[in-house]
Amino acid sequence: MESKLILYLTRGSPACRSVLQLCRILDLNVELKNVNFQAKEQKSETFSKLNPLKEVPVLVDGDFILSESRAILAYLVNSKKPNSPLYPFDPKRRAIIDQRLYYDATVLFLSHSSIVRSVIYDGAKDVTDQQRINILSVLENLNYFLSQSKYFASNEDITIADISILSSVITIYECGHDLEAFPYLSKWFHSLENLPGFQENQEHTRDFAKFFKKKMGRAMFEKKQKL
Ligand SMILES: N[C@@H](CCC(=O)N[C@@H](CS)C(=O)NCC(=O)O)C(=O)O
Repeated sequence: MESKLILYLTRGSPACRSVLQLCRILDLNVELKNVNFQAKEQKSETFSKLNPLKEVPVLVDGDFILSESRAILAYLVNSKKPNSPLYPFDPKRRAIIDQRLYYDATVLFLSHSSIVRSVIYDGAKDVTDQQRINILSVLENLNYFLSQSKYFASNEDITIADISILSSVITIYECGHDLEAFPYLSKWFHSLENLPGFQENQEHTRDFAKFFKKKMGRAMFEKKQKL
């Protein structure tokens, strides 16, 4: 018998929302356990046993415990729907997906999470020019990738690269940044609206954007950013 999946998450987190959305796409039976950041539950002894890095998301599949959202995305496809177009075995197709995922983990995610962290943890009341430049630069790069193929790693198939990147892009967008200047990115973003779990992802992001606005005193981005 298959063990029940448990996902520890906080719904404001893009890393958690991408895993949640993949669970919806794969139609997995998953129990969601909210980790309350207001109560600092991620730092508790109990949670630290699951992830000594004290971060969400964490997936529990029977006696197997895994953190890092992109590793979880890959594990879920490999174990629940092996060789799906979401993460195919073919080495070259997979390598392109991995390339996009590494870009996401090391550049894209940091471009907005650095703003979130400076506002929530350090009390910043503004986005610095460098932070704005970083966001514009990643949006340009994403737009470039999508000028080469319809989805991030394929012309035909949505892959886990799209699902991971979507959670970052939806965060930047719902926090007020226009996508108008990035036509390929904007088209790709709206083409995913009917994907299972999109609305849920969007609702949680909107809740996060409201929470963030309260903390910062205004939205992260004003429409039509000018440097
Ligand atoms: N690279 C990790 C990043 C996870 C991460 O940064 N999680 C944040 C929420 S978005 C977190 O748990 N932060 C702990 C804290 O702020 O105390 C992943 O993709 O899973």
